[in-house]
Amino acid sequence: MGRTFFARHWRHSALLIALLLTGFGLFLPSMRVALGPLLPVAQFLHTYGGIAYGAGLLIASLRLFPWPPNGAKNQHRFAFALAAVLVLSGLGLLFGTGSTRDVATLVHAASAAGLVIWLAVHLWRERPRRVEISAPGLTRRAVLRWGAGSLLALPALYALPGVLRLLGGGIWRGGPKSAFSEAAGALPGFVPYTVVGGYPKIPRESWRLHFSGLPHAPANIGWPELAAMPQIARSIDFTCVTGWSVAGVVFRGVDLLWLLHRYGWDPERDAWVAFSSGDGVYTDGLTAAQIRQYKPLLASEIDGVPLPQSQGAPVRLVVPGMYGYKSVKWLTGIAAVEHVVLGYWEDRGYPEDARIGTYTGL
Ligand SMILES: Nc1nc2c(c(=O)[nH]1)N[C@H]1C(S)=C(S)[C@@H](COP(=O)(O)O)O[C@H]1N2
Ligand SMILES: [Mo]
Repeated sequence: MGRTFFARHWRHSALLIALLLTGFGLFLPSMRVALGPLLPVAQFLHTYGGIAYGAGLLIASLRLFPWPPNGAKNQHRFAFALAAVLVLSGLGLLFGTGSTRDVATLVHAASAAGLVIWLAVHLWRERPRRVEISAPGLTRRAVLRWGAGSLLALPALYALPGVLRLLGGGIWRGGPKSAFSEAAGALPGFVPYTVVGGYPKIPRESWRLHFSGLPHAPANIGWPELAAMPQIARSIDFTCVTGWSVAGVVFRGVDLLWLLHRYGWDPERDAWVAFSSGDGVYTDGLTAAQIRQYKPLLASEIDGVPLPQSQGAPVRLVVPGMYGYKSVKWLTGIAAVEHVVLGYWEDRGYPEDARIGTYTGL
């Protein structure tokens, strides 16, 4: 049975390398930008490949019972434990929000590093040997069997976020209203997120919108100046990447592109526009191409009424056709810049190209 170490390990190695590479692609902002339209593909492969492989490994590990296993199997315990932590933290990344995601990111990265170190040690210790008995649970047949099983499970896993969304409701207008949204004064169907644990209260009279990188813009303007600009209205389906959506919402405000042009924006030099929030934390950015394609608004009205405080009053960005996280609330800063700008959620794993429908990772 003397299969070489390589013959027994190449499938694991190939899968792990694929997971590592896609993982880096999702983790490092620079890689995410470089991946561009391939990002959702990497996201899909990493998420579902990782779940399938991790589940397969964990099932295979059952053959090591009763624990603690002895002899050569012993060191595999660590790998299986790390795989379990990776799968769990991965699920935390998939389904969690806010600080759950922060913790999950840390644990996921740490356990991935741990697994890589374990592998290096394992390779170092085992390489010269030819093993006479095939490893338990990792025979060719077992690998094929759980590989095929995982493949069959993929469509089900793929559908899971959609099913959860349906169960959670909210994909139709005015779907199950959460007491939370209403208490926060938001319109029905909306979930008024904030990352600062409260909603900034910015009266129109004291609101300022600050500019930088726009040659003809004043340092800042107030409500009367903005209100005097031409206003347009757009009806959109407002869609959050976590699964809820509100159909046919009318936002009214100033066309961002109009304002940028009026203030002398040079997209050849400053191909990125960064937005900041009066909450002092939330940010996002758009490329010149995205601004031309999606025609964002500096919105001050929603469905004919002034924006509620929890939904970004007095002025928020609205990017039709992109997920809600691009639509910075309590907008107080616009800066034209030369370099890449990643937003609050993009720094935490959401794709930089937020076109609705491109993100399958929930
Ligand atoms: N300043 C700020 N803007 C923000 C957010 C936030 O937490 N803070 N959340 C974003 C996300 S993820 C979504 S889905 C929408 C939610 O908009 P709503 O409050 O109108 O429901 O706002 C976006 N803009
Ligand atoms: Mo969102």
